[in-house]
Amino acid sequence: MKKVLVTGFEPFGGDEVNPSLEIIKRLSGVMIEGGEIVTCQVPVTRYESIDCVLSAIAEHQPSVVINLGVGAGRTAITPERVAINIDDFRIVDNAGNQPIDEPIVAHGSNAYFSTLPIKAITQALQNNGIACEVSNSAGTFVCNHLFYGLQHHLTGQPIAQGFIHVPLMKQADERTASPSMLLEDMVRGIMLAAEVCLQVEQDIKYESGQIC
Ligand code: PCA
Repeated sequence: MKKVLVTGFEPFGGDEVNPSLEIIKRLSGVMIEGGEIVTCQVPVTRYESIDCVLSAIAEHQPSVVINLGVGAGRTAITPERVAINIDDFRIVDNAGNQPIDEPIVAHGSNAYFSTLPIKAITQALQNNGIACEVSNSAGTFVCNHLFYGLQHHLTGQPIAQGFIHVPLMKQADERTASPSMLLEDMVRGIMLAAEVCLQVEQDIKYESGQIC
């Protein structure tokens, strides 16, 4: 049976929760059309994050890896198009690292594209009433770091890999000033994304680019 590895980050920057971690807690072992979801909890730490997911890949042998992280301020679930070879941390990671303008991989490619079908995912989620948009920047913190580092290791292997940022989590009993989404909608959206990844070999094309 095919496996989709979905990873989620620990809280960081003084926050008590990270919605990406709450999502994977609910998806561990869930059967989806065409396969099973396995999960991995990832430290918000430079390099350790990559090693942690590489170990989970070695253990589970997934055909797809979807990494999740929170993007405060995001108004939708956002599959990322591209990872860049730069660490420029505005805050320290959970181990106190704060690299500024350092490459993730010395002399590595400047960038890697996601190998997930990001437009097919976006369309499927929208068709199911879940806000979703392609994002053209995963930032320069640990999410981009993990996305880039994994693609560097996985290039040439038959494993589709990419990153999806999710909004802050809406508490049913509380109003957040920042944009947010209900956890149950995010869980449903990521399950759907995992199914799309198992079903779609060639991403679809439609216009959804940005003019700055
Ligand atoms: N978001 C951060 C790192 C961990 C997370 O959930 C980021 O966007 O880089």
